[in-house]
This record gives sequence, C-alpha cells and structure tokens, in this order.
Amino acid sequence: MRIPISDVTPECGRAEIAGWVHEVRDLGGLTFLLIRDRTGIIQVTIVKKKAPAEVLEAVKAVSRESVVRVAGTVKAIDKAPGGRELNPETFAIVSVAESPLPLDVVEKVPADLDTRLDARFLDVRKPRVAAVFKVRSTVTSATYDFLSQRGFFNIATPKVVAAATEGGTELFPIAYFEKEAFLNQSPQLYKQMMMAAGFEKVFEVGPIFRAEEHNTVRHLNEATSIDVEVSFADHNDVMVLLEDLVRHLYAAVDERCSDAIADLGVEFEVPKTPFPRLPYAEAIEIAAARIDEPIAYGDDLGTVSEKAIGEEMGEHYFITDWPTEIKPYYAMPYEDDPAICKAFDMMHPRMELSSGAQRVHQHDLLVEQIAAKGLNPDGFEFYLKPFRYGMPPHAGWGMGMERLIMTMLGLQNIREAVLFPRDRHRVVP
Ligand code: ATP
Ligand code: AMO
Repeated sequence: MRIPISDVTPECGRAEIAGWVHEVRDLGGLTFLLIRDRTGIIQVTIVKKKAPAEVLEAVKAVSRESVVRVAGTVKAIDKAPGGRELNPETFAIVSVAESPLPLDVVEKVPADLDTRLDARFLDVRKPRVAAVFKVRSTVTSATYDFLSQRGFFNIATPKVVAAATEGGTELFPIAYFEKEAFLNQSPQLYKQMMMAAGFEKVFEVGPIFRAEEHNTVRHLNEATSIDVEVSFADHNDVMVLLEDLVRHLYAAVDERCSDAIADLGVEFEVPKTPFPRLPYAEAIEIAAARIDEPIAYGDDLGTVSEKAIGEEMGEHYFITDWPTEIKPYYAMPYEDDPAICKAFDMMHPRMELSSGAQRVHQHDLLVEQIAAKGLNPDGFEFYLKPFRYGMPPHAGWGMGMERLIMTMLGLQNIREAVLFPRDRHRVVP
C-alpha cells in the first residue's frame, strides 16, 4: 500500500510510494531520482549492477514530472534528503510527462509570474509555491473555527445582484436574462439585512468582484473577503474582534504550518494586540510630514501615504475617526460631530487589510446619507426595507484574504496568493 513520502523512515524496512519525478541524476553505474509528493521528497537510488532489469528499463525511459509508483527497501543514508533512501524492487511509470516542460519545477531557471500563472498546475508543484496555499487553507479553516466558536452563523449571500454597494463604479455587469445585474462587490447590504433578520452574528468567506481597471500588485478583480456583521455592537467591539482574529490566524499558521513557513523562508511573528488606534487626522499629519505629494485633511490615503504611515507605525494598526464624506453611506457619523464617522481601516505597514464601521441603523438617516453620496435611494429599496421593521444597531468589517496572506508571507504580488488570479488581462486558466 502507498504511504506518504514523509512517513517513510528507515524503520519502515519496506515501503511503497507514488509521486512525481522531481529530478533524475544519472552517474553511470548509479542513478539517483528524487520523487516528490505533497508531503515531501525522497531519494530513490538505483545501482545498475544490482537492480532488476524491469526497473532499469523503466528508469531509463522516465521523464521529469512523470507520475511513478515505486516499492522497495528503505535504508538510512545521511546524505539523502530526510536521512533515508529507497532501493526499488518495482518501478512503474503511471503517467508520462511530456518534455520539454512548460515550466521548470525545480526552479533552476527562474520564471516570470505570467509564465508561472499560465502553467499554474506545474507552478504549484514547487514546494515553496504550494506552501502559500497550505497556509491559505489553514487561515480559511482557522477563520471558520474562530468565528464559529464565538457563536457566529456562517451565511452565503448572492453574488449576482442588482445594485452596487461600494459606490457606482468598479462594477461588472453581467448578462442575466432580461434584467440588469452585476457581480457583487461585497456582501455588505446582505449581511446588514441579516441583522434585521435577528441572526446577531454572521460571517461569510466568499468572492467579491471589483472592476478595478488598473494593474497593481495589491488589487484583484476577483478577491476573497472575510466578512462579519454583529448586532448590538459598535465599531470598537468589532475592532477588538478583528485584531483578535488576525492574531489567532497568525498563531494558527505558526502552530500548524511550520514546514510551509520553512519552505517559504519567511520571518514569522505573531502580531501583538491591541493594535494601536490612530485617528485619521493624525494619520494625515504623519503622511504630510513624510511625503512630497500635497496631502490635506479630507483626502483619501493613497499608496504613498499608506506606505509612509506604515513605516512610522511599523506594525498592524487601525486608522479611526474618518471624515464622513470619504466613507460609504452606511458608516455611522458620531452623534456629537457628524463630520467624522465610526469607520476604521485596519492596516498592515504595507497596505490596508480591512475596512469596517458601526453602521447607520436609522432608516431616515440612511436615506439621507445615500442621497448625500449622489445615489438614488429608490435603487436601494430592498436594502432599506429591513430598516423600517426593527433594525438593531450593528457593526462589522470586511478583510481581504489575499492581502492578509500576502502580508503574512511577505509576497511581492497579490497574484501569488491566488491559485488562478483574475486581473485585467487574465481570465484563463
Ligand atoms: P478599498 O478596498 O477600501 O478601496 P484599497 O486598499 O483597495 O481600499 P483604494 O481605496 O482602492 O484602496 O485605493 C487606495 C489608494 O490606492 C488609492 O488612493 C490609490 O493611490 C491606490 N490605488 C487604488 N487603486 C489603484 C489602481 N487601480 N491603480 C493604482 N493605484 C491605485
Ligand atoms: P473594502 O472595499 O475596503 O470594504 O473591502 C474590504 C477589504 O477587501 C479587500 N479588497 C481587495 N483585495 C484585493 N483586490 C481588490 N480589488 C480588493 N478590494 C477590496 C481589501 C479591503 O480592505 N463593505 C466593506 C467592508 C465592511 O465595511 O464591512 C468593504 O467592502 O483587503
């Protein structure tokens, strides 16, 4: 029976493995093959004088990245990876890989990102690349565990919708019978409606679609958002929830993904909580003192400002108390100073990871704020209706999964955190 390569030890005596031919080195009388599966790499050593004829025949014919099944005896060898090697009694080629390969899996020749993404199935055969997705899988399951344990209901909201949530632009229209429809930018309106439904604490991990026109290293056209919404909570409550979750996710990766972290060669540190709270007005001052571009109170924070403030802060932090004017209509203004609102962004020194707010739960104020943004409240009737029949106060946030992974693992391009990224130029594979 086949066992995972990482389970093969000299104590096994005999073992059968299956995997991909990572490397072949023919030294005349001796051939070394490295065979790789999801769990690791093992050296298969063939001594020409001793090996069965069928084994020699198969090894001669095998190409790199073919799938093989090998059974034999295990021997302790210091020089081999994992301190052991397999001397085959049987060697079967299960599935042949054509040569040349579209991408070099052993990375002797570095490939550019486009070439890698075009042959993504081969690219993720590299342990260093697979490591990103092991970490991402752990982050996803740890998110479900953490929020479920705290009493959150997991919900699924529609991705085909009739209205924008995050402003009128950046929408992908789709052909939906005779109706006008779009891919959803955020579960925002639906998670809020579930507060009127009495669910109190909900979360969703799902796709969001943004028709960002430009190519940047931190924007995708299809991203994954971790969204939460909590009733009878304010912005401060959900900021604490968010920093606790981020710390928990780092700790889960630290605990369960040590191999992946080693493969990636990253410095890994679980962030300390609480994260500093930096009022927007102070953030603007820091940016103004550090950058050449003109920047004033009321401006959104661009890439350059984010970077400058991030350098000053040097750790995760929140930017709080934003001008109401530059945050979405659903953010709650302070009662004593309506020019600023109970919205926040959660930042990594490199970029924004999450936005959130206490929401407006009063119907009339919400209508007023929608109109103040130049939007037509009539288009939001389905959303506004629940606010007329008992909407509790509530707050929530959305955090980009890919940005979280990218900053956690020090990746240079957000596309590296997605198996099959969607950008302006890429819809295949
Ligand atoms: P959000 O998700 O809240 O929109 P974000 O991190 O995506 O946050 P944006 O508000 O879209 O950030 O933009 C923040 C800054 O990032 C912008 O002011 C701009 O400087 C830069 N930026 C955003 N989109 C692009 C883009 N497509 N091309 C170049 N720079 C961009
Ligand atoms: P926002 O628009 O800030 O807020 O999105 C929340 C988070 O989602 C991620 N994100 C993206 N990641 C990659 N590519 C993109 N194009 C992209 N767009 C967004 C970011 C961002 O911080 N409804 C609010 C959330 C809320 O208030 O609950 C919202 O969508 O990490």
